[in-house]
Amino acid sequence: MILIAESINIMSKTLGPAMRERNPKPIEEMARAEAEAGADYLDINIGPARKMGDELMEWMVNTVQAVTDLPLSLDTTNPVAMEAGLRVCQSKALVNSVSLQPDRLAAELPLVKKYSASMIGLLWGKEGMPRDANERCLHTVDLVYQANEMGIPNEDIWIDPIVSPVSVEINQVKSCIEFMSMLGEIAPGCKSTVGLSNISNGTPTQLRPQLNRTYLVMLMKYGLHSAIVDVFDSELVKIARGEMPEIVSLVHRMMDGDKPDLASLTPKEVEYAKTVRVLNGESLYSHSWLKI
Ligand code: THG
Repeated sequence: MILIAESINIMSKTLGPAMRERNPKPIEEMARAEAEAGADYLDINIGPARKMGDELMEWMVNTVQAVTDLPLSLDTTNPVAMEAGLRVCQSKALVNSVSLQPDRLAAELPLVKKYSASMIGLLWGKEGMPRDANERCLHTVDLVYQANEMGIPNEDIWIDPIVSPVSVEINQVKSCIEFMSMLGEIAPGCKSTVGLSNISNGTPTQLRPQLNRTYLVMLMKYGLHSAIVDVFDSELVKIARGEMPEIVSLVHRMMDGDKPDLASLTPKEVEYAKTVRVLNGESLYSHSWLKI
C-alpha cells in the first residue's frame, strides 16, 4: 500500500500562513515529519491558487525537495501552477488530479504526458459527483480512454472514486467499496487511491482515526493500491503495512456476512466491529456509535 501524506495543505492553520508568507521552516518541518512517519509520497495541496499559483507551487516543490527525496503528489486545480511544479520535480510526480470536466481534462492530460508523470483520475463528472458505483464505472471507462488516447498507459492512472463523509451520505460510502470491487475488471492495470480522511470529515476529532482506519481495511479487501492519509496515525500505518492481520481478517469476514459475537472480541476488535456496522450501513451513524 502506497501512503500519500496529506498534511502539507493550504487549509492547515500553521502551514497556510507559512505558504502565503513564503516561510519555509514550518513546511520543511512537516515534510521531514511525514517522511519519518513512513510516507511513500508527500501531497502538496495549494488549493485553487489563483494568485501567483505557479510561483507558489514551484517554491513549495523546491522547499520540500530540500529536505526529502520522496516523490510528490501535486494537488491544485490551477494548471499553470501544476506545470510550474512538474517542471521542478526531481522524481516521477503524481498529478492530483485530472477529472472529467472538459476544461480540466484538456489542460492536464497533456501535462501528464509531457512530464511522464502519473495521474490521479478523479471520478468527478460533467454533472459533478457520481451517484453510484455504476456511474463511477462509466466515468472510469471514459477517463481511461481519453488518457490512453493521449499516450498515458494504465499503470500511470490511479483512479479515485471520491470518498464522501459518513455523516453526509452512507450510500456513497458503500458505493465506493462496491466500485473498488469492480475496478480491476473494467480498467485492468490501473491503480487506485482515495482521500481517506474525507470519510470522517465533520466528525469529532478524537473519533476520526477509528473511521479512517476501518474504512481503509474495508477498501483493502478489494486491493486498494494507495491512499492519501494522516500518516501521523501510527495504527493506520501499521494496518497499511500488514502488521494487524487479525483486525484485517475480522473486518473482511464481517464484509462477507459474518456476525461475530461482540462478547468474544478484544476491546480493540469491538471498536472495529462497531465501526464496520456503521460504514456498511447496518447501523446509523451518530457521534456516539462506539458507545452503543
Ligand atoms: N482525493 C484526492 N485528493 C484529495 C482528496 C481526495 N486531496 C485533498 C483531500 N481529499 C485529502 N487531503 C486531506 C487533507 C486534510 C484533511 C482531510 C483530507 C483534514 N485535515 C484536518 C481538518 O481539516 O480538520 C486538519 C487540518 C490541519 O492540519 O489543520 O481533515 O479525496 N485525489
